[in-house]
Amino acid sequence: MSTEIIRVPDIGGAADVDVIEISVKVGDTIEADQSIIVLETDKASMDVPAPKAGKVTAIHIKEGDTVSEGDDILTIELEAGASETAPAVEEETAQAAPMTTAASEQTVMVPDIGGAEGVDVIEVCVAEGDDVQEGDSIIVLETDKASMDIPSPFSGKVVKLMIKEGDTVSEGDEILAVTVEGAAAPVAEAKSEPAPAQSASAPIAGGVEAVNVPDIGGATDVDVIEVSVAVGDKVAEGDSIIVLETDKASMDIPAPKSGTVKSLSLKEGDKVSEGTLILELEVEGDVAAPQAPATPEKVAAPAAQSPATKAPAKAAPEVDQSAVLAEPSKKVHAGPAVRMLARELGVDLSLVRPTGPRNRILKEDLHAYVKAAVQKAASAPAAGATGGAGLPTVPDQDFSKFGEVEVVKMSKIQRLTAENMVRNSLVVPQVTQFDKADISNLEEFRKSLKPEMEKQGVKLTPLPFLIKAVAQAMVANPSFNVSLMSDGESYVQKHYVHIGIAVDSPVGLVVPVLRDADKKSVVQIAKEAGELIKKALDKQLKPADMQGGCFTISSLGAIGGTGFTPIVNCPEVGILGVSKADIEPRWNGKEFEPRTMLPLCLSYDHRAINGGDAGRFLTYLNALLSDVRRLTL
Ligand code: CAO
Repeated sequence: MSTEIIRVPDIGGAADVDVIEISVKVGDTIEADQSIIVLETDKASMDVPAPKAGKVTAIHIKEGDTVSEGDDILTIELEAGASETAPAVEEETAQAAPMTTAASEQTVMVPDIGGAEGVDVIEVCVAEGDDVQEGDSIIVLETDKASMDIPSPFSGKVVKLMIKEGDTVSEGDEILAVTVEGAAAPVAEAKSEPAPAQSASAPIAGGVEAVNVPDIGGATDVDVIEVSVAVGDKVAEGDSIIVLETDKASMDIPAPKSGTVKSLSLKEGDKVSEGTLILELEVEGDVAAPQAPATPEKVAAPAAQSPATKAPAKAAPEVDQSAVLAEPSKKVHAGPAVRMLARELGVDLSLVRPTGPRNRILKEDLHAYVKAAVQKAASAPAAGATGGAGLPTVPDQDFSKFGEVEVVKMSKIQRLTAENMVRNSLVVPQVTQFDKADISNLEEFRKSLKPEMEKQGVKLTPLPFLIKAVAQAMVANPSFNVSLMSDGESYVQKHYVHIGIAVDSPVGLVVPVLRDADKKSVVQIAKEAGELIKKALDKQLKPADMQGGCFTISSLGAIGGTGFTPIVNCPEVGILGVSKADIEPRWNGKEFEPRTMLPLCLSYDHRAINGGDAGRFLTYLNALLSDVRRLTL
């Protein structure tokens, strides 16, 4: 298997051309004709296709470099059986091939386009009569794999256009005739061609003309995606009156003349073909132009009739013919590869901020736009508890109609809690599992210790036992001690165990954090938890007291209830809801025994924890609480 260096082909004599994109990387297997780099001159951008299929083994240039014809681009390992002769690219030319037809006139033909045949002409960038500069883009072609600007091989005046948008072309097909600069006027036969018209129009009476759909490349039943004018509107010649969309492209249909819209025959969603009546136009300055033939066929303009054909030839085509724009009239500046990507992604290029030279939209701009849109969508729920971006709002009502009311301002903590709850319940796919722990022995032990602890100023409720048991369960089940990264690709595994305690304080729900609970005794935990709860009730908590939690315990045991579904306190991935313990009859194999049963409700982030892990965590926790001796292990 041998290698071959692919070099920059003939790029119309341009030197030091900017490499604006490297479309492949080392290790990629590429196909013949696949775009490998994108070059950009002052006037046009062009995709450089691979002349042969193979595997990329080295890339000799980088984005931002400048290159000229013959410079090395990359090395490929040729596929078995592929021709190993001199690089085909040397023979290729990305520039339109000139053919001399007369001393003053040149016919420009489709150059070597990598052997592709029947390639779609998606844009004609010049009109007859335009001045073009050497290197100006004259047409844009699009294959399945790439699109490319075809630049003019020389400067001059376009005297005849041989193709139109929607045509298909192959190497050697004639594109246009151009008189070279400083040469004589166009040849006679060019003058005999009818001047290109705008939309087909035919006089009706009293200066009113019917404006019909022009030649749209033979396409039929084409969707009208926008009607840009209304009855009574004044339009100038060239103004877009409707926008059509086929599978491959969208196109503005411009007014053939200036005038006032008398009637409209189309609406959005209609389907049209060449000759369909669009509207009636009261033409400015009396009657229809005498040269306008009565039949649409004779005056029908090629599909290339678009604002692009009216743009000065020196400018790159500015009107998007291929992307479906929200505002078809808004002009964007982008290369064909970017336009194709935008179509694939469904992005309206007019919304993308350009950062390229001369306000050109680069691929990175498109990527940045899509990334920002995705991030915006993902973060929308955090925008507010009521009516954040993307969230439906609950409309306010006049409750005073039903009885006496007052409007009370929420505290900052209440507002933040509301926002966090909305975010956490929307972002986290949560599951809650339930269990009951037999804490008869634990309660017996606790009650026996209580008076002694009280003497030390420590209140011994079930909570410190729960904190200790949860901390041990976290150590034994580390999948509960993680936080997910926002990139969706990684998580943080924590090697410390800090437990948050939900406290119902006078200012709202707060969650102070007890540190290193796995390393502390139940008594020590009881002391510290008591201090934190007191601080919370006295509104003395500092931000640092509420940071760094790995898992939260929300105990409503002193209040009541048999179970609830707590909401995960992000970025933690688990929360334990504890309800009121009660004495229940339990079958011991021989008889029913009265046992103190504690309801446990474990909610978890199903992105981080699967049901099996959660079941094991809860069973482990249950075992610790059911046999208090284990807490000392
Ligand atoms: N079952 C039965 N009795 C319980 C119990 C339970 N699960 N938990 C506590 N008790 C008892 C205590 O033992 C104590 O009784 P004794 O004095 O006779 O021993 C009594 O209830 C009062 O306890 P307490 O409320 O003073 O202390 P605590 O440790 O149980 O709770 C705290 C502290 C801060 C968790 C609690 O005051 C609190 O604020 N809970 C609300 C948390 C909350 O709002 N969660 C919802 C958040 S949204 O998910």
